[in-house]
Formats: sequence, structure tokens, C-alpha cells
Amino acid sequence: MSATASDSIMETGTFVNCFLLVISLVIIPVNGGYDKERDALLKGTFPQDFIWSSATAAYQIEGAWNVSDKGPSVWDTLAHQDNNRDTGDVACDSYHKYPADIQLMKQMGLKYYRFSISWPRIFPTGEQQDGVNQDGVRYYNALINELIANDIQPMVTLFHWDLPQVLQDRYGGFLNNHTNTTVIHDLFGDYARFLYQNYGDRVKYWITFNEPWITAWLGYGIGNFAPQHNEPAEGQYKAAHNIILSHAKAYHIYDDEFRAAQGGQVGITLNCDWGTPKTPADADAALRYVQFFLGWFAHPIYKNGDYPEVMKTTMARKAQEEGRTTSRLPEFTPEQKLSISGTGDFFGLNHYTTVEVTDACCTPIENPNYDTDKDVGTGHAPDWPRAASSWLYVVPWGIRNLLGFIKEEYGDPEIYVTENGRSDHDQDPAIMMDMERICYYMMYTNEVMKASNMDNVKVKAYTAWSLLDNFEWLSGYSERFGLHYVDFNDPTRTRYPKASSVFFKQLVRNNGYPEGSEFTKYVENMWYFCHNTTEAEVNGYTGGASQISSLFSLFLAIPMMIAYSLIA
Ligand code: GBH
Repeated sequence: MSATASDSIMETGTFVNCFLLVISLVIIPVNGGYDKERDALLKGTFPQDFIWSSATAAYQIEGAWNVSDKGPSVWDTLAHQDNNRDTGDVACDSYHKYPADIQLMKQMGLKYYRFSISWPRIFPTGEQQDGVNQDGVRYYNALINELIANDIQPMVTLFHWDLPQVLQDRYGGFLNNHTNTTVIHDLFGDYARFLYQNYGDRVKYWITFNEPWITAWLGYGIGNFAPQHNEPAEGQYKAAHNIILSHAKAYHIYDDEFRAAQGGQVGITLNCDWGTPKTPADADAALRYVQFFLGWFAHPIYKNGDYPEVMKTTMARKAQEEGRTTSRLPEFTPEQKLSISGTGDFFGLNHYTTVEVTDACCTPIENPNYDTDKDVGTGHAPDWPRAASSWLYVVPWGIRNLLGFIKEEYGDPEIYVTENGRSDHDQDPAIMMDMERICYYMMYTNEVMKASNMDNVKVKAYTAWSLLDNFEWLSGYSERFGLHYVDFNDPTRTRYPKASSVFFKQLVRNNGYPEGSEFTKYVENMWYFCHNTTEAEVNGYTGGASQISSLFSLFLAIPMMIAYSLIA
């Protein structure tokens, strides 16, 4: 599936097409979506102690899927279902190549790294009493020590989707009965305690779960992600309930047993697409969309221990319509509410894209599921550019709106953006001059800076997804999110910096877009090009200086053409 340089032969026709494409990008104004006020470049810097980071996840990069006593995870099972799938068996081989990864971070001047620990690499069955994989424990010790030796602080995710398969088989994983004898909370708690005990002297940032929305809905609702449990009426609500309680358990274990000695922070990372109303009449629907998405987890954890009001009332009405005696949305007991509320020292946010929301209120339901429960329709504005992933539309201002929503809704928490990034296709020749990723990071980080400096949102961290091209779940190696290219046909998995890694390095060094710096001048020249428009269109100028951005685009186009002609 991956591109190799050796067989990259471009035919004349393709070359001509590329030529025309590049020329058309330069001279044809693509859209009128640019808003002069909303989309203007903000100059300035982030707060002094701002955290710049990049992220990966265990199953997506480590490989070494069965070394030593590592147990299988639900993703090993899914990937091995048939022979035609890409797997994480080797991935980026970071289990062996982590020192190389750390050198890439050092090259970029990054002082933080977000990675995840594989639960079945620590406890092969998921349960400590069944045995500990000492090689696994040693691996993360070595990784953490090497990071610290290079002046890079670890931010560790406990769970990035790779549940031990045995826990799925024994207990139903996160579907484990949440009304009686729930063991999954305690097992997650034991796992968390073991990690705090072994690594907490050096790890000061802990993220319990990465994107529980994905595990709940894709894993246990529609069931396209592991463990592929298909129960879209209720599976996601049960799983989410258990994940929230497991998170609270892990938080309190840190609070009670480790915080005084270790002095770190514990939070959770939630994902949310911003929902923007298609028309003013869709405003409530857009809010409902965000409450069902982010609020589902954030409201209990960061607000009052319970689900959002609109979710509870909507689901109660659905129960009536469906002739059920109880809501498909479970209830927390009063004690549980108390123990859930306030269990985040920071608010971890993964954000990539925005959807346009329409009200689809109250349509009758035969097969109820989480998607129809929201009573909304979703779509995308015609002028939103797209990335390689089918779901990823580039809408930079969405992140500023979402950050503002979090500030208002959850009592102005400290927010760590723990993922944001853009995918390219795996294609031949490889995309090393990844201008569109540079534009994405430029536009999105500038919107984050607006949230911080203009809207007073307490954004403390920004994390690029991802340090490396890696195993993109169901898309395998066909979508590349990396700041560094990985050749998956090369047994040594050599890493190559893409242009975006150089851009990101400059961004980190400048801590934003300071007035007068060379970097900011470069960004100013790129700004309209990145927004698919021209200065003339935006400001109504003709001639002279207005042509700078188009000219600049030409300067980009020329080296690209030379590169193409060399290959051809
Ligand atoms: C993050 O999820 C993940 O944390 C990370 O591991 C991942 O590599 C990265 O983003 C890029 O995807 O169309 O049904 O297949 C972001 C949330 C999860 C949104 C998967 C899109 C596809 C659903 N994404 N989802 S589906």
C-alpha cells in the first residue's frame, strides 16, 4: 500500500495534469469563503509556559505485537481477522526504534511528548493477578528515561483503544454489567495504580482515556472499530457509563494514593467536532449535537457528575415514544455523581473538523441509535476543503468556537489540545512538501491563539497529531497524518522529515506568530494561499502588492514542477 521512491515513474500525461493542477491552484481563486474579520492572521505569541507537543498511540506505532508475554488486544484481533488488512504487527516499530523517535522530537525543539501505554503489554490478560509482563514494564521505563534524558516531558495516555482481548472475552469489556458486579472499573483502577507506582516519579501528566466517544460508539454501538460489538440502541450508552466510572476510579486512586508524593495531574481526552448551525433556525440543534458529543462525557466529569440535561430529556422522550419503561441512557447513583464530578485537573481535547448541523427534530424511530437520538442532520459547506480522511474537512475557525464553548460551559478549565492534525493520502511519489498540512497547522494554531489571547480561554497546550505516519485504524497505512514520513515497505522503517516538521519547529521556536519575526513574515505571505483566496479578493486591491501571495504561490509551484520533472 505504501509508496516507494524506486517505482515512482510519472507518465507524461500525469505530468501535464499535475502541471495544470499546480497552475490552476495558483491562478484560479478557489472560494469566497474567506471572512476578512474572522479569518485574519493574528500576530502575537502564546503564554510563556505554553506546552508544544506531538502525539502517537501504542497500537498505531509500536509494533512488537506479540513479543515477550504481551497479550493480544482487541485491535490485534480485529487486524488479524482476515489476510487483506493492514495490521499493527510492526507499524513504525517504535518498540525498537523509540530512540530515533525521540531524536526527531529533539530536532523539532519539542519539550513534551504524548504517547500511550498498551494495557496488554503490561498485564497480558488485563488483570495484574494473572501476571505482569516485565519486558513491557522495562520498555516504558526505557522510553520515559530516554525522553527525560533529552529534556522531553512525557504525557501518558493509559488507554488509547487497545483493550486486552481477555477482558473483552471474560467480562464483555466496557459492556461489563454496570448495575451489579462491575469489575471493569476496578481492573482499570488496578492498571492505573500500577502505572502511577512504576512511572509516576517521572510522569506528571496522565490522560486516563483517549476519546471515549470512539470506544463507546464505534466500538460498542455501530461496532466498526474493535471490539466490533454492534448494539447501536444501547451499547454506546452502557460502555460510556462504564468508561466514565472507570475514569473516576483512576482519578481518585491518583488523588488518594499518589498526588501528595508525585504532584502530577490527571485528566481525560475527549474528542469533538464543532457543530455549526446551517441556518439560524438550527442553533438549538447545533448545541444539542455538541452536548450529545462532548457533553456526554464532559458534563459528568467537568460539571456535575451527570449527563447533560438535553440528553436526559431527549432520551426520556424517546423512551416514551419507543414504549420503554426506562431510558436507554443509564443513570448514575447520587454517590457515583459525587465521585465523578470534578475528576479532571485539565480538559484534554482532540479536535480535527467541523460539521454543519440541521434540526431533524422528532422523526419517528424504528431502529433507534445514537445518531438518530440527537434529532439532527449533519453536512458540510460546499467550500470547505477536504483532507485525505473522508471525515476531515478543514474549518480552522471551528476550533476557536469549540474552545470558547468549553470555557463557558465547563467553568473555564485549563484546556490541553491533545490532538489536531491533517491527513494526506499514501501516494506515489510521497508527499514530502506537505503544504496543505503546513497550512492546516498554521491556520488552526492561529485560531487557538485567538482563543487564548482574544477570548481568554485558558489553553495551555497544543499537540500535533502525529509525530509519525502510522497505523490509521480501519484505514491502515492509506492515510498519513505524520510530521515525519515512514516508509512501511522498508524493514528498518526509516523516518524522513516532511516540510511540515520544519514549519512546526519554527512555530514552536517562535511560540506563535510574533510581530516582526521572519517566521511571521513567511506566514503573512502564505496566509491567503493557505485560505485558498487572494489578497486582492479579500481587500479589493488590484495590481502591485496585492499580487504578492499569488507570486509567492508561484515560487512554491516552480520547485514543485522541477521536482516532478526530475521524477518524470
Ligand atoms: C483521533 O481520532 C485518534 O485519537 C487517533 O488515534 C487517530 O489516528 C486520529 O484521530 C486520526 O484519525 O468514518 O466511522 O471510520 C479522531 C476521531 C476517529 C474521527 C475515527 C473519525 C472515523 C469514523 N476520528 N473517525 S468512521
